[in-house]
Amino acid sequence: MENQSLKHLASNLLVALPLSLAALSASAEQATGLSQNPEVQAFIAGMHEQHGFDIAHLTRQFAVLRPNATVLKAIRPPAVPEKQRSWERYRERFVNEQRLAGGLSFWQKHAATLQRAEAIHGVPAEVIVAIIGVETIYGQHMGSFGVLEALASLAFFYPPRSEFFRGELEQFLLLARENGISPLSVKGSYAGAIGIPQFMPSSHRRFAVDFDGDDRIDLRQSHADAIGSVGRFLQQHGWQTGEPVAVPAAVSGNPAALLALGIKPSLSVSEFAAQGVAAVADGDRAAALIDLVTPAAATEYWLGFNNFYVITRYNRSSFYAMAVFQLAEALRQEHAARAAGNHSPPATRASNSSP
Ligand SMILES: [Ca+2]
Repeated sequence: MENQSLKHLASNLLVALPLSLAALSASAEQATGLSQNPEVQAFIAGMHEQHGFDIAHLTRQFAVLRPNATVLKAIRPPAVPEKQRSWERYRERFVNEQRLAGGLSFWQKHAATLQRAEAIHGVPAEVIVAIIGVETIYGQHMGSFGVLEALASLAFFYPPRSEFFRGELEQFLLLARENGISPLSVKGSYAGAIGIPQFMPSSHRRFAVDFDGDDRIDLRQSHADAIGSVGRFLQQHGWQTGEPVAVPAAVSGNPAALLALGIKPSLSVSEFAAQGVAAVADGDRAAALIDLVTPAAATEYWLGFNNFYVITRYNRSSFYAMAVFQLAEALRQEHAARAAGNHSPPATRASNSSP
């Protein structure tokens, strides 16, 4: 009897204990930072065991962090479903005069570096310029969130993607240690993307290169390192030099089943043709059907090839890859036109400048 009531008391305590601990840690986070959170403590212990980080040192760094409400709001999927997003609005945001003009001067300023990246990594200058333009307007907007706090917020307070962001948090701490920088000093996007090309920490460690020869990789300050790293990222993800990116397509009938195949090329252009998708391209080339939807307008269809898919490895969205491709095309044409203009005979320039 006594035993039983003791057991009962014990089980009540066991139920009550986690609740009070949770309440305690929630208020403790506000008062003393994330280092009080049991999951953070377990993460820190793991960083010690796996990578030899000092527990007291990491605990002090997490102690100054709080769950960032802006980050946690920004990560949530948009209220508007994917299919109601507007390609037209998206394109206006990224393929515009500002990014074209900025890209042309970026290209001019870094012409030799871009040429070197093209020679080494096989990726055209205009594609590298376009990615940096879409990501940060050529380094102007690299994000103002503390990367450690952003990643910790997502790792421990956003359950749907906690595994992914715990991985990125681990990679970020390793990256900071390798580069001898304080993790608290790095700013980036709400999702923890860093620098001129907005690399996530795992991509930074795997794909970034020193491209200006100062023996360190600095994607925040060095445009050359950013250029070389974007080239290497695309190369490592399978960029095929000289191959096309995408072509417009005309669709007859309902393309739902073809769209359901996804954005990784899985049918040949001829196979698409047999199923009502017409495009001007090599019949043997593998492609994926891409739909660009704008509400209250006709959907735009394209066939995206391997290189289109490779761009989606940078950001897994057809809108993103198409914006990069179209900005790159506009940059390439304008760059060529200017180069042709510069090569016009001196007599023309003289006559232009004469009164
Ligand atoms: Ca460097």
